[in-house]
Amino acid sequence: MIIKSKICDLLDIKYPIFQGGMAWISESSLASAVSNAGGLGIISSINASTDVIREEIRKCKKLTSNKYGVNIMLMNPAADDIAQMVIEENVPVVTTGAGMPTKYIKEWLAAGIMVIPVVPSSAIAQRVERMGACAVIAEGGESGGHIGEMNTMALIPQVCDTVSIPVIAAGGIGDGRGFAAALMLGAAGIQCGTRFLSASECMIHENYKNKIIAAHDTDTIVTGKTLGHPVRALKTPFSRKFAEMEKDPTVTSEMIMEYGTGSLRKAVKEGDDKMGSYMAGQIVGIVNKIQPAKEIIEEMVSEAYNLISNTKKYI
Ligand code: TUI
Repeated sequence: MIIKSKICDLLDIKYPIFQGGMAWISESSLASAVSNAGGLGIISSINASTDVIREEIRKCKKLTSNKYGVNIMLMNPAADDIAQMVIEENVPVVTTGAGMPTKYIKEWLAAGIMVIPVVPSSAIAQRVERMGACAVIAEGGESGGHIGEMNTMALIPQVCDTVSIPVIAAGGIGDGRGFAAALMLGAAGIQCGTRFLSASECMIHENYKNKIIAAHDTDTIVTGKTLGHPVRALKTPFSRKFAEMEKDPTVTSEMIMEYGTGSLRKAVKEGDDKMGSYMAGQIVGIVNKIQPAKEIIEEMVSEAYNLISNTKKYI
């Protein structure tokens, strides 16, 4: 069974499925497993020094001969260094998040890198298309981590109407039903983060995996709106306290930021029950077991294939 689209030809991948570049989480083990299974594995560049990320990229190249990508979070103070390093390492695909890639895109394109920014709106999609992006990842607010205002269901068709480049749908997609729905909305593929948190090759702390497997649909919360950086994560003592601090007029932004510093690392590396920020998307309730990335991808493809094959029953 195969599902393919124009993004498969453009990137030379088997299935139009990207694994999100999750801060502190997506490293060579997960990214190479996804790429070996026919998707696009993506390494996050936010969790360590530029040289450590360089090593992760080299490990990934050893573990797969398939295409992979690196995500650059543009609010990262080290973004300038990482932007240069991906050129030196001949990284084939760069995805960007949390800002505009204006400063770097010309140099990346000149180096032959395919640039695929994450966008939260059709206006931003249009701007990055003009700059030379080869596709966009339109991410709805159902996603985990740093999010925009729009939801996936409304965002995807409007971005598809605005740009001519392929649109990858992200946010709230975790199985073949979401995959098929995204294609119906006009997307050329999907990006999943939360679903891959339960992959055997995903090296997060055991507590993180257990919390993901136990969580239900309403178990996430968005904090950080008052700071201008909304973030979706599991409801935990940390995120509830964060939300309370945001409502308290005696608590300053500086105090809130200090409280949040290092919280994602504490979840991913230490499984800290009290002070960890367990970022996850609203689809977390369907993530119920640990399984290899290959099985996750094949399950999504066969489920979407069966659903799409049966659409005739509606007409
Ligand atoms: O970047 C993400 N998700 C992330 S980054 C991250 S790391 C982090 N750690 C601690 C606190 C906060 C963040 C965790 N999750 N997704 C991609 C994304 N990009 N979502 C929204 C956007 C975005 C927003 C505005 C992209 C472009 C944009 O442009 C506006 C402008 O004019 O700059």
